Amino acid sequence: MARLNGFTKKQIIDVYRKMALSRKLDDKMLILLKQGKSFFHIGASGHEAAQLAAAEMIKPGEDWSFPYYRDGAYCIGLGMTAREQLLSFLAKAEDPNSGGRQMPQHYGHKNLRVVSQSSPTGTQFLQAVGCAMACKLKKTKEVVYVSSGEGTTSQGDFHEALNWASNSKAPVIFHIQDNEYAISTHRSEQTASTIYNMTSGYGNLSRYDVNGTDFFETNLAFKEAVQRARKGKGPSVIVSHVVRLLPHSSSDDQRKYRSEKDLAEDIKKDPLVILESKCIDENFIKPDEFEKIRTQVDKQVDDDAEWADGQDYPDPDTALDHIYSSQEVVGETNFNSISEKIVIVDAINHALLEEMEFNEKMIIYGQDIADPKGGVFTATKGLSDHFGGNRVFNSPLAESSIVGTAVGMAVTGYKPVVEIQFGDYIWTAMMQIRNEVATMRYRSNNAWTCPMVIRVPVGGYIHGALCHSQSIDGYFIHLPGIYIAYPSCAADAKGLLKMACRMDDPVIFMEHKGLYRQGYAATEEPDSDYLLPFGKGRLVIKGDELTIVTWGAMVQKSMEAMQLLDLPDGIIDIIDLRTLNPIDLDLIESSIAKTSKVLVVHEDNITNGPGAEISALIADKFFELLDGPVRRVASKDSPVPFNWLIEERVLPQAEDISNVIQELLEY
Ligand SMILES: Cc1ncc(C[n+]2csc(CCOP(=O)(O)OP(=O)(O)O)c2C)c(N)n1
Ligand SMILES: [Mg+2]
Repeated sequence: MARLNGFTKKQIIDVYRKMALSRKLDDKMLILLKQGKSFFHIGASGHEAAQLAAAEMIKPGEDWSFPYYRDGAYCIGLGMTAREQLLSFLAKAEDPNSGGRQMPQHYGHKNLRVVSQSSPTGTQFLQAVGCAMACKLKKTKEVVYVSSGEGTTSQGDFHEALNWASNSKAPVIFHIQDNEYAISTHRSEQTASTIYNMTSGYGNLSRYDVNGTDFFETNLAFKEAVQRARKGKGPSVIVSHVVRLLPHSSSDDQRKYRSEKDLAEDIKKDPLVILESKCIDENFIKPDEFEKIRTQVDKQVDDDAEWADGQDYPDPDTALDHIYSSQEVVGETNFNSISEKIVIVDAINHALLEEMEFNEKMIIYGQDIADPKGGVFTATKGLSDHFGGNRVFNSPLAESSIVGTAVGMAVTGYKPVVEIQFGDYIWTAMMQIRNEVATMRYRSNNAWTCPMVIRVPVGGYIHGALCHSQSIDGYFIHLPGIYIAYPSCAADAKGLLKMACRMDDPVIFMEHKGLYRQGYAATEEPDSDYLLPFGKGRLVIKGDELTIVTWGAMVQKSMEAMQLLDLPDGIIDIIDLRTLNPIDLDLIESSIAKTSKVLVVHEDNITNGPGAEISALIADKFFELLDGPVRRVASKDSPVPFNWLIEERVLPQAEDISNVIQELLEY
């Protein structure tokens, strides 16, 4: 059979049809936008050849894709239909990408293994690497596709991803579609040389620089890169030079920053015309055959748009669905003690060991967590020796990498339980946590989830100064989509961590560094069946006159405050919340119903701290039960200094608490 560059006529017509379909969808969506039927569009026009060259090599439903917003033609190439893209554009309920929750062109398709994409540029790279690591663990020949524009290669996540992918020989193909512009910023303002040159120096990384308007040339690069990845030889980066035939998005006008000449030059490089000309010049396909395809596609898209327009919008009553899983909450199991006393850090270690045995898909990693060190606080000691380096390993020194790769692992069904070495350094992972981890389920309308546990030592009182003392609960309590545990004793730590490892949603598991080895936080150790459900506080001490709502290291500080006042039992209820999302409001209510007075004590600083929210909830819901003002004791609004005399002034002390207890008791 006659072939052109190895492709049959039927194959090329198929590719051309998809290119034309993607192009027509761009045109049609811009018309619909003008008609007020949607509010945003970002097009693939000019990128079609490169994207279809890639899609040809990726097996839908088997390989994994993390495409970016301009990858409309790639998704068509994988098998996403025009109707599906139009449902997304028009924000309809049946849109498989997000059910109308995300802006258009945020692709996600469970059956095609297109993992739901959020909006930040560059977060997808690390997720793709984590996904590729999971493919390696499963010992499959699956490969992972991830893409972005050239501007996005300035993001740190891109370089972190290249670093980890090349070091672990992950089967991932990085496709950088270089259209020379990131909105209005030219590549020359972005990068000193070229993206191709910039990616040199990473071991095991194959690199390609291709004319992305030429389907055949780009496809050849993908063929090689994919073969290489399937053989376990490692990642590749393919930089395809393309043209952006539309403005950045429907909100942009590129005539404001690009010359007419520049725009005219791009039109000459239209990949559809290039493919047509090549086939016509080689007498392989006739002009009228292309013409016929375009006419068919035009009609199909017009019909599909009409159909999509007639579909239902999401029911407003579903707006709050799928922020969390609907997994049934298990009750607290029996407490069967297996030892007299265990400190928190050892309870955590045992919980991890037991859960690794319970779930073979659980994976542990983080900085310095492998043996012989076993973590800077020894929480993971013995685990890599016991379970091997495939399941327990050191990560590179990069927090965004830790959380980003965990997303990619989790979407494949693994359960990453990762450690951020200090809460003070979680901030470089914040984009991944806030815009990726916390929203995966919601933004994909429950199609994709990334349950994981992020263990993170927090808190002060250890002379750790500004960057080893931080409390981070105030930030995360604000974040829907993530559960938060913050135990104050060993038994709770074990029960909550084991529970977290079995939950369907992401959990931030806060561990107070100062409590790790404290005698007063040590308890009997519950056995391996012990699970503590989230959202159930613990009444530490019972009394009738004042409720203290607290958690973490402040539980003990509140007890000390009582001792300072020589208060007998029976005066104060101390509630240890144990989890900050959810908060046990029932327990708070039943206590205030008895005491009529409440004090919230926390270690995070006072302004906009967790106590602000808890106090507001109490004022809102239980005002009628109150017989005094809702008071708070917390850290001062200050960094935590190293010198212990000034450190003491900043962090809440027992005396600060006892002063307010007295005031409230006398109120
Ligand atoms: C983290 C982040 N910063 C900024 C933006 C806004 N933004 C969206 S796309 C874009 C330009 C991306 O350019 P490039 O990577 O070259 O891709 P192209 O759009 O040209 O295909 C910017 C600045 C964003 N979405 N995420
Ligand atoms: Mg660009």
